[in-house]
Amino acid sequence: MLRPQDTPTRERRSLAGLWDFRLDPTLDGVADRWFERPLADSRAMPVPASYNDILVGTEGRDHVGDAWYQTTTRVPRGWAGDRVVLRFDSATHAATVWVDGTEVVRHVGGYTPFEADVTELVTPGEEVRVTVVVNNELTFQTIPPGVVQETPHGRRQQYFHDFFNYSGLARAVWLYATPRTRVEDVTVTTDIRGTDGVVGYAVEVAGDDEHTVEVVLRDADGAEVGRAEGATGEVVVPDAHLWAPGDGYLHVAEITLRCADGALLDRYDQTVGIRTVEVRGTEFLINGTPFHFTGFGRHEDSPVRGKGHDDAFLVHDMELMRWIGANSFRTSHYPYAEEVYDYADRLGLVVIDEVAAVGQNMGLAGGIFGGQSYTTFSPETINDVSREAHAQAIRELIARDKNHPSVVLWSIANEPESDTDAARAYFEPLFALTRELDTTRPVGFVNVMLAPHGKCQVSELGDVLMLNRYYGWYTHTGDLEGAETAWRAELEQWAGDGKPIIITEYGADTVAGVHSLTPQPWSEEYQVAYLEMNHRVFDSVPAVVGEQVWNFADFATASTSVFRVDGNKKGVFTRDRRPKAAAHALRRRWTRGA
Ligand code: GCB
Repeated sequence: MLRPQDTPTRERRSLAGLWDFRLDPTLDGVADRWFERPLADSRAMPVPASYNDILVGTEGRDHVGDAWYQTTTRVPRGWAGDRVVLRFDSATHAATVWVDGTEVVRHVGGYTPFEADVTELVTPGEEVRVTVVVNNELTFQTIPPGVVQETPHGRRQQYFHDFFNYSGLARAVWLYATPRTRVEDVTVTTDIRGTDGVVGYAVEVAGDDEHTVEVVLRDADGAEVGRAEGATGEVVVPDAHLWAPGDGYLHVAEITLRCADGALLDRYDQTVGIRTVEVRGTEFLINGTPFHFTGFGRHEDSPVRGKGHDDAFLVHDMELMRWIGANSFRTSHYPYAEEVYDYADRLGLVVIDEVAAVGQNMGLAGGIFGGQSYTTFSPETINDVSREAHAQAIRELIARDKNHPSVVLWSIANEPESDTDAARAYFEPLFALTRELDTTRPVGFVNVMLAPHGKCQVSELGDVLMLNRYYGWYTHTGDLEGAETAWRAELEQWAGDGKPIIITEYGADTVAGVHSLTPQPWSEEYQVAYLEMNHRVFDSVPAVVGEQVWNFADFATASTSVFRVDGNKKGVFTRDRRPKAAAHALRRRWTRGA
């Protein structure tokens, strides 16, 4: 799905700002038709932001159910004759949208965009009222899963993942205009032949006008380096400046639709990073060169705004990534805002792009998170309907992110149950689907400690092995020597599989300011010693091609746990982005030789 943009034929209006807002825990609004009139008893709510921590008290923080948003906007006069579209970059986790009382779209899935053609409902120059109801309930049929429990004190949301269930409109909302005959989608693929860069493209056009398609490829200075005609084609760039880790060099494909008489119909500009990705033996190659991932599993998480996208945090976080010498991150555990990928493209940062399938593991949920235990995969829990939701989440992820050079690997789940026949049966078709949707990138999933080598039945379906391991934290706590022996033994077994191994999580909770002369878990010294132990293990196993620490920064988790103190403290930076001692230790390792 194309991002809205401003070009000679297209225009956007951001609907960011203060919307009218009202919580609806008893789900009355739809039946009472709140969408037909100005929202009564409303208060202000910023968009984009998660609503939970904006409000004071448990009412917003622990809200389960619907939340209503409403705004009015004036459709620009100049859009007469255009197609007008209303687009939400996300609504967590499900939404229904009305324009002046007419329902225009429903969407399920909290981290991918959706839109509605509202041309027939709006008049350029006039105001429209936009009403959205966002539901934040998680069930066994949603991605990620959860259970809503009825208690004497109201409904409570239980979930099986370790980050707070931030909800609402956390990303941009747009009203935008395109011509009626328009570029509907574009897919670019890139290759390298000798010193030539090869850009393949496929343009999908919608609308009734007869048209021709022209693609002009420009370099970063705007100079034309090649062109092609037709809806599909190839542009060869001699001596191409490639996109590479640390060198986010971007070309731009200017896609132009023209009528038979040559008049301009539509223009869409697609950035292109010319690069290749390949898994060969135990190597992960970018442009034919072995790549070693350094960096983090991250979260979209900051004080007050929750998962609300914020350009200040985006740029600051990436400055910290550069300072520390990180070359990559995983979008643990859901697709991030599109601004993040655009910026990673520009910086030459490498991204492992993950779908929001996290918490599909009742062994882990029961063992670590406590509470009632369930069977992970069963007709009553995660079933065929869930798998279709998972498949749809993968489709929407790839449709959105397929053209980002920064994205080099799809992660189709984090730490699901993977040591049972049921898990294998569940995942096989999802791997096949991902490969069918994108033939150019490797696919994997993130394996959990409970399914070690020899027990995991899903890992062999992936092109790479992604392992989350907490030797020295959840096992061998405080015993780094024992941890080192056990960890190396397990890792050597995985290395025997002949695939590249990325350690997608290793980390230790650390309260900034706690110090100790002995290896005390929770102290800054222990986090440093823990990371150094891990690095000794990684450096002794050549198949390890990546190390991503859990986590970039401390982050919010569910309010209902006895083993989290004000959130997860495995950050190398605090939640307000101050460095712990580990940040300096990582910087020394990751900037060696730079
Ligand atoms: C994991 C999960 C991550 C948790 C982390 C932890 O394995 O993938 O979501 O936050 O462990 O800190 O326990």
